[in-house]
Amino acid sequence: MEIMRLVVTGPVGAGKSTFIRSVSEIDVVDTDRRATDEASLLKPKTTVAFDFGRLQFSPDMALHLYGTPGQARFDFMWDILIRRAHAYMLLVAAHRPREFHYARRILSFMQRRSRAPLIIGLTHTDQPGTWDEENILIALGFPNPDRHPPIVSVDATEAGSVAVAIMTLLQHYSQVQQRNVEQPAPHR
Ligand SMILES: Nc1nc2c(ncn2[C@@H]2O[C@H](COP(=O)(O)OP(=O)(O)OP(=O)(O)O)[C@@H](O)[C@H]2O)c(=O)[nH]1
Ligand SMILES: [Mg+2]
Repeated sequence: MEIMRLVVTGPVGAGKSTFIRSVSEIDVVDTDRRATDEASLLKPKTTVAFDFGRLQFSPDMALHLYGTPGQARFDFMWDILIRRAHAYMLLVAAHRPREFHYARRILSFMQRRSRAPLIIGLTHTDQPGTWDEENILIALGFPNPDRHPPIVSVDATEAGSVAVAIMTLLQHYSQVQQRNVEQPAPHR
């Protein structure tokens, strides 16, 4: 059985734990605890270690889904999780522009530790004050419209929407794999 480890990361309240709960076929292992700091302004509980869910993708492939904490004080978990990821998704709440800078910091943390393919998932696009994709990409450090990771809108509360986002991530992963076979990286 092939196992693919997919990591879902992003700021507090982006919807990482909800995303995994929406599609996991097992009871999600979660480490959500009562929030006592600024996270409590957004919601009562926050992830302090990781979420773990599982999805049988095909008879011979299982997806292991890991959600990171959103808070940087748990960044030792970001490190542990990203190093073993086959691919990952940065979730960003599209209606909270004050968090885009922080999302960019998470991304650069991940990119310093992993070359795994990534996509961006925009949550909360049903909320007022949502920014459009182009401006969010600029805020995340991708000013060139022809050079950025794939970006999808996803409602983390909807299993169907989450499944589409996971398919997009898997497709991107296999395209990158294919490219690497055709153009192997030069030896250093
Ligand atoms: N309206 C709306 N709500 C959403 C959407 N996606 C997620 N949510 C809600 O946003 C909240 C996200 O909470 P969590 O899933 O705990 O967020 P998290 O990213 O795991 O947060 P931390 O673990 O604290 O970093 C939940 O109340 C979800 O129901 C969306 O697309 N639209
Ligand atoms: Mg969480």
